[in-house]
Amino acid sequence: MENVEIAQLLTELADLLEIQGANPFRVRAYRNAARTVRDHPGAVADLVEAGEDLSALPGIGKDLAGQLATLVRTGRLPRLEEVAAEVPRSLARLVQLDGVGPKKARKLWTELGVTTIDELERAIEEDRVAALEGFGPTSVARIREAIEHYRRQTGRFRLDVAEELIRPLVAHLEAAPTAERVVVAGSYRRRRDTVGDIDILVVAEEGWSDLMERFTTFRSVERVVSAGETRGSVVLRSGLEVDLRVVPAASAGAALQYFTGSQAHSVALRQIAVRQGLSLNEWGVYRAEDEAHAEPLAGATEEEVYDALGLPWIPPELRENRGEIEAAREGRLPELVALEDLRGDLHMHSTWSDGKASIEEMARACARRGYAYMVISDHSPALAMVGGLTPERARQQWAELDRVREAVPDIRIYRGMEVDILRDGALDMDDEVLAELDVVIISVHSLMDMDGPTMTERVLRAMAHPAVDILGHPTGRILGKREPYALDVEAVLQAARDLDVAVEINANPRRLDLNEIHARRARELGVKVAISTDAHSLDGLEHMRFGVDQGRRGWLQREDVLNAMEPDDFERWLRRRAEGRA
Ligand code: DGT
Ligand code: CA
Ligand code: CA
Ligand code: ZN
Repeated sequence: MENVEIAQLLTELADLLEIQGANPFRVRAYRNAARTVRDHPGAVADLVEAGEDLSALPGIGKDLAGQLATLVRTGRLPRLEEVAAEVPRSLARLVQLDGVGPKKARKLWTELGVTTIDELERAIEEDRVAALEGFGPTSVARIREAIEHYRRQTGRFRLDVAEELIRPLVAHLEAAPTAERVVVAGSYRRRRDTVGDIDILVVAEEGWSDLMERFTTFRSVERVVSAGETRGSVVLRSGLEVDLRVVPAASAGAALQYFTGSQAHSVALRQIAVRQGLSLNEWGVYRAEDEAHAEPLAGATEEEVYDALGLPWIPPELRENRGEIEAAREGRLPELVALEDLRGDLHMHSTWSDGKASIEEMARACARRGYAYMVISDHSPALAMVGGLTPERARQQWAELDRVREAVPDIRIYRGMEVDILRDGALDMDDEVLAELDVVIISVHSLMDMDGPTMTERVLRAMAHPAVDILGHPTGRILGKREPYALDVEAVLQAARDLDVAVEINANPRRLDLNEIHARRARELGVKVAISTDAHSLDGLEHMRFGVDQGRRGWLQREDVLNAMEPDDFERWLRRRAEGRA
């Protein structure tokens, strides 16, 4: 069992207990345990198998340790089964909809008998939900949108979740004696924000049936869909589907190209092949007249496949048939930004608001990552429930920043704040404080269901404030959970250009906001893009690579990215308005 799977079950149990109205401390205990297991660096299952005492882990007592051991050994969590006998398990799925917490789920269940998303949809159509106390039209509209979003996303997995789920399988295949190379292709290799399924390619000259068996009998496989000589397909317990292809080295490049896709990109490539009297398939590039039996002209590497078609190699992130083939042909492929290009992280929280680590801990972690600079950007007071900073506390924080600057001298630490954009577009902080901040990020965190024109107005007005540097998570989407706000992104990006405000790619794999299409448009308009983690913990800082992946999908080059600037250039950028006025 993988850590993510265990964590999912514990979270489900916590949700069901909460819906049942169980003791909040018990609920919290399961939630904490879920987090501990999810964040544990090694497989918790291995600890159990090694006979180690799990109660040594943070937040896991004797009782929970026993339950986890049972879960790992038997695949069953008796406590979950007990609760599920009283509270339908499908209610745990309801809770994952934006706008439906455990309390609302309980109400829907006990008062309307709603236990599934279908039933909830029907109850909304029949106006039974709006009639419930504590729901109201706004909240019903939000739930309806969440259901639509769920329907669209169904079956897709977030990239980071997919990574966690397949890492052990990939390692298992790599350990096979005849496997020369194991590559994950498909949308995963193209670094899409979500993946429909996983496509694994194994390069091997022999032992194919052993490889196939190794694949279909892997411990987290729930069901084998098919298993032929060179192709197999399974469903993991998590519900994630995995396709496997085994290919010989001579065809590895062609197969990798084919299974990386996208289909639209590959179709366009095949048309190019045909025009040159060639044919392209998953085994190689051939002269059109002698396909089947002939030796391919190319096939062992992707480079030689593209080369045979008269093209330079195209990075997987660009392979969506959105102009990359034309750009390749004309020698104007972008030189994509890379993780190593980033010199700082511009958005993170500390214990001063809802972060889990102190400023000093965050600073040390950023310095360890090799950053030259960083911005501490805790929330403003509108987010009262997370301890948003009042002007007074902001000033206290600056004193703390001075202290940390001395303690951690090898990184430049800037005063920042993630300032809420209020209902009317005003900023949730005094102008005097704003003027003393080095970096002002503005974000929408409330009233997210405004209509498009009103929301756009609101954001445009906020951006026009002269203290503003970066628009944070501009569309507010949460993958699998919340649709973007109704927002005219084009108008926002044009305003960003006119006002010299940067826009964020929030690197948190739940958000990845802006998406790649909007990031690309920002680049076209000459708007700087900040790729920032919005970390709320030390681990959160690790998300940077997901943001970079999306930036690459958006054709961003180093010079498009605000935090790829050298420290002095970045400081000059921060002073851009002052200098303009001088
Ligand atoms: P996903 O799984 O929905 O996130 O997206 P992909 O791109 O991974 O799509 P998938 O898993 O159906 O197929 C993986 C790759 O295999 C795809 O990117 C291109 C290739 N492929 C699959 N089916 C076809 C097909 O019918 N024609 C062509 N040309 N290529 C295909
Ligand atoms: Ca796929
Ligand atoms: Ca597939
Ligand atoms: Zn935020």
